[in-house]
Amino acid sequence: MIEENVSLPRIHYLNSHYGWKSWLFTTDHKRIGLLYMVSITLMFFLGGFFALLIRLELLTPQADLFNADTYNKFFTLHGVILIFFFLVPSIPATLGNFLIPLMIGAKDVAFPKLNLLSWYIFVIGSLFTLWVVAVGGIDTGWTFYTPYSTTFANTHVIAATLGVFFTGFSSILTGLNFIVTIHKMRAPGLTWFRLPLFIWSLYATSIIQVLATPVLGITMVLVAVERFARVGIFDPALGGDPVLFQHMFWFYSHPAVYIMILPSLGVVSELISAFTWKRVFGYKFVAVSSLMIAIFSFIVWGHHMYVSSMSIYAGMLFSILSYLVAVPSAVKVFNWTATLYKGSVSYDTPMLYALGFIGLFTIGGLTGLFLASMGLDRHLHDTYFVIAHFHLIMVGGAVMGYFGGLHYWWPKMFGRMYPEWWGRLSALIVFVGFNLSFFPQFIIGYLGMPRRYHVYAPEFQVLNVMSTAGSSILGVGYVLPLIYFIWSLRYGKVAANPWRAKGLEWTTTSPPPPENFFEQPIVTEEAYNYPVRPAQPTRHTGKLTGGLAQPVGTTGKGREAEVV
Ligand code: HEM
Ligand SMILES: [Cu+2]
Repeated sequence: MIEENVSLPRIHYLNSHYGWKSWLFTTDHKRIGLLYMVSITLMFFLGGFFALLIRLELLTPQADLFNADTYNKFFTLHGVILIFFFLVPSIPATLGNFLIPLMIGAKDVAFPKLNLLSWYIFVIGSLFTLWVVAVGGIDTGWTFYTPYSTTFANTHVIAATLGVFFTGFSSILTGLNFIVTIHKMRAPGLTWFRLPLFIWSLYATSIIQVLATPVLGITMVLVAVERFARVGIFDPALGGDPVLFQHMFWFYSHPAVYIMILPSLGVVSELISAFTWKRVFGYKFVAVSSLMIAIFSFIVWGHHMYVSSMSIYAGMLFSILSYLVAVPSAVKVFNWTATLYKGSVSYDTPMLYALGFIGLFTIGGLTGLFLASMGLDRHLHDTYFVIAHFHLIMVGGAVMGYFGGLHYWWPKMFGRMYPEWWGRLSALIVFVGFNLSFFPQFIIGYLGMPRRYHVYAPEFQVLNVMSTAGSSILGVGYVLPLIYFIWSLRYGKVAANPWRAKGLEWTTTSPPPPENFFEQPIVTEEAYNYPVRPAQPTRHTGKLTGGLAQPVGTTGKGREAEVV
């Protein structure tokens, strides 16, 4: 433990009001962040449970446990729950809600009541989906491809699409709230290029949420209407066009994959800076690259449809544009690496997650380039290669970023530390389990095993067994934090800023008071004004004493940190 002699503040946002009403009617962004955290954690483990069932069935080439229909339902529920009800809201709705006002020196978000409404809408959407789970499931795949979803599927498509439709509103309202908050409520002196990179990434994410989500909402309603009233939008038998659905779906869902990954990129920038005690190399490039990613994300959706009768010229255009997305992503990876170079890195749990993130995100992104090339995609489309690609980015990347952020800001949220040794152990288990789960899938996919099948050719068994073994390890890695986080709420060592990190959020008490700051912070320097080296490098051994964060801008020390 790093800090000594710290005590919890007498009044903070957790104990300022008591009783369930004070939570369900709260407009405090910090409490709403926690409400989201509880909800998405439930969804995370529910979706994870279906993953476990999928991997169990795939342990052997035959159908031992489930028939095809049941299997289809399991992978659909797995995808729908984890994409729409966990990954999309994960970082923005929990860490974003909790941290944006703290990091920009504001009392709350711009529209606190709208913020609470977003959570209720999210809960309603989740209830639709839970209802679908209870009454027998849905088997269309998380992509709801037509005409299967509109015409042939004999499952609860309408309820599931309505669930997604509802949660879409929650996403839009959160994005809107964040955009206005970041524009209007920054503390005096906090100019755009003094903002933490996490704020930049959430700003870019919010733009996607506001602009892309309506398209998904409309698409989901059209599927429901088509199914219910047979109007002939997507069903070719009625004069509709199923490829239209794919365009509309991916016009949201490609940008949406960046809703899932951009916030993590922001978290990782914060972590790299905090655990190397340096300003992120090329701050402005990293900041602007988030916006570039957001913009590019809108114009590459066609790379999901190379094999859906798209003209070769359209395909070429989408292919070139897809390659361009790699540029701003690579800017981030290069600049993080440059930040690490000659930094005095401390390998605490959040940093382990951040380093894992960089490796997996890079591999995930590079395999995206394979898929974006039209010739290779013809071979790899709808195989396990695609599954491996997006799990590397969305689980290896986005979820790792979320876990890294959760560990980093946990003492900020609750004023207590999780047990560091267990944290590192779980980060290690997650990393090993993850790679064992998904790396073999690149090979099976390349060899030709299609996705979404519950029986397969016997020659794929060895790699599938590896994958299933890996996912059980991964499961352990995810359950551990659940246990020790809950444990730490009561028994964790009291801590205010164990990392001696910079940033406005660390200048107030941990946990923060209901109004965030006792007086309006004024910013005179950019984020991350770390001195060149930590004063007491014994941080690695964890035996350091003292050392609270310097409030940003209250000292001239650390200007030299800009010379990176
Ligand atoms: C940065 C984060 C990224 C995320 C979160 C992501 C996520 C995904 C997801 C979820 C899918 C599968 C969709 C499905 O169920 O069919 C997918 C497929 C695909 N991704 Fe990515 N991806 C990312 C980066 C990239 C990059 C940089 C490229 C190209 C330069 C790329 C190219 C592709 C292509 C072409 C496919 C479709 C493959 C096929 O269906 O044959 N991705 N990605
Ligand atoms: Cu895409």
